[in-house]
This record gives sequence, C-alpha cells and structure tokens, in this order.
Amino acid sequence: MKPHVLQLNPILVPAINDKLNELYTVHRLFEQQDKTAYLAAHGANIRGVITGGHTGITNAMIESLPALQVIAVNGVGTDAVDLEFARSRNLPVTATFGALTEDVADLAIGLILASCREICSGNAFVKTGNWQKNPHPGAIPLSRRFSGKRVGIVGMGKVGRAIAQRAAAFDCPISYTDLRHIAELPYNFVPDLLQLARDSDILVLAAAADKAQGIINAAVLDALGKDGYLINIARGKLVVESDLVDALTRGAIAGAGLDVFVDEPNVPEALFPMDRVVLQAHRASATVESRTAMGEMVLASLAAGLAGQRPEGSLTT
Ligand code: 8YV
Repeated sequence: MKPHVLQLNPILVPAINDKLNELYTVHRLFEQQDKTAYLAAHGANIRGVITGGHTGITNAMIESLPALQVIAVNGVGTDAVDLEFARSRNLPVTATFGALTEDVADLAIGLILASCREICSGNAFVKTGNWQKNPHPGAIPLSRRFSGKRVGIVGMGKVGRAIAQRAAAFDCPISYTDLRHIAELPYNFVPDLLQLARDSDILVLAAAADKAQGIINAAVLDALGKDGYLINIARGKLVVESDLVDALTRGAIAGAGLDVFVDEPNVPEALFPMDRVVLQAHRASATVESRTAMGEMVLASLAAGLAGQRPEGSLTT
C-alpha cells in the first residue's frame, strides 16, 4: 500500500505531481471544501506533509496527524513552522535551500530596475495608447538610475549573497546587516539597521522572518530617505506595512519593489496607483527551473523520512 501524504499547497510542475501520484496516495487539502472534516477522516493515515514556505503548518495540525514522519517545506522560509515543536516530537522538517537562490536574486534585481526605471508604468503608457495620444517626452517623468547606487542588504544568506553578486556587477557599493559579520564576504558589514538604511539608496530585504517581524518601520524608512527604494523578496511580515504605505504616500521614500506582503493575497490598495511601486504576487521562486529543483528536493525528503531515515538537511532532527 502506498504511504499517505498530505499536500497543503499546489505544486505547479506536472512531472513532480506525476511522481508524487506514482509513489504516494496524495491528499490535496487545498482542493477540499471542508478541510476540517477531510482531516478528521484521513488524518490518522498521513505519514508525510508537503507545505509551502509561507503556509507552513500549525502545531494543531501536526497534533492531528499521529502517524506523521516528515514535513517537507517546498520553499526556504520556515517561519510558518514551529521548529522547536517539531524537534520536540523528533519530526524532521526540511526546506529547499539552494534550489531557488538564483531566481529569487534575479527577481530582486528585476524589482530594483522596474521600480527605479518605472518600467511597468512605461509599459502601460505604451500599451494603453497614451504615448500616441501624448507623444511629448515630458508626458512621463524622468526615472532614477540603478547602476552605482548604494545597495544595503538585510540578511546575508544564500539569497542575500546572490543579490550582492548581481548588484556588484552594476557597480553598486554593497553593505549588509546580519546577525554577525561574515568575514569571507568582501562587503561592508553594518550591524545597525538604521545606519544601513541611512547608508543605502536601495534597501533589499532577504532575511529569514522567524525573529525579525516588523524590523522595517517608519524610523528605518525615514532613514532610507526620500530618494531611497525598498525591495522585499523575503517575507511581508518583516515590514510594518502601514508604515511603508505611509512612507510612500508622504514621499519619505521614493519607491518600492515588493513580491511579498503581510496578508497575501491582500495587498494595500493605496499602493496600486503609485508608479514607483512595482508589485508581484509572491513569484520570486516561480520558475520552471526553481520549482522543478524544489519539487525534487521535496520528493527526496519524503522518501528518506518515510523510510525512517534522517532527510538530508533536516532542520530539526
Ligand atoms: C514559495 C517561499 O512561494 O521559499 C519560500 O519560503 O515563500 C516561496 O519560494 C513557496 O514556498 C512555494 O510553495
């Protein structure tokens, strides 16, 4: 009999779904109308869970799955899983570290360019026929240069480093903050976030959100200043979203490129008309390449966990 696995988020790569269906009885909770009733009916059989980085799993759901042997996070953020709780139950939790680094860093650079150069409003200007109606070059305002701007990175893990490498190719001086100075990196370590914001034209959030909720507040945004841009490809909850909306509204910062939000898919509507604000629907890892590599890591974690082995890279066991 195939082991039963509970899947909390869709996987968008057909080959990964085919493999999951071949190896397991997959319970796709996101397809169920009455999730509570479904879990009550099937929870006792579930031996593996697949979830997304921002979805995670609640302790209550873990408790409702008495046969659970492994939680495979199809993402790198584990802030929505209580790792201490999982550890106390000797439950392996894995993430897909390394599989999505390049794509997340690429999108960060894309958001920097799109917000500084106002690519999306330029695109709309052409496609809506407004250029023809108003061909005067002054019909759209001048934008801002990216090359050479001072980039500050919050969180110098794999993704932060990949962003730094790319920004350095644009001749940007790089500074960063993290829990510690990382001696092997050729960038300027600034322990204080406010100071980093003061020293940056573009502040990029690439930190894990486990212990950093709300670190980007009005004071940090004021320090970034009226010509500064905020880029977030990490987690919405790193930012006090009302402070960000307020800073953009009063011109305390110039613009923002945001892939993540506090309460997805709900995004503050005040951001919609702002030309220097570029928004994405949590898409940084959403490429065929990343999602295939992530899916393969999930498959490997399930296989090991269900065989009673420690999955490679388990964060808890
Ligand atoms: C994904 C993410 O959107 O890696 C993460 O932590 O949030 C994203 O890459 C998500 O996990 C896809 O399931």
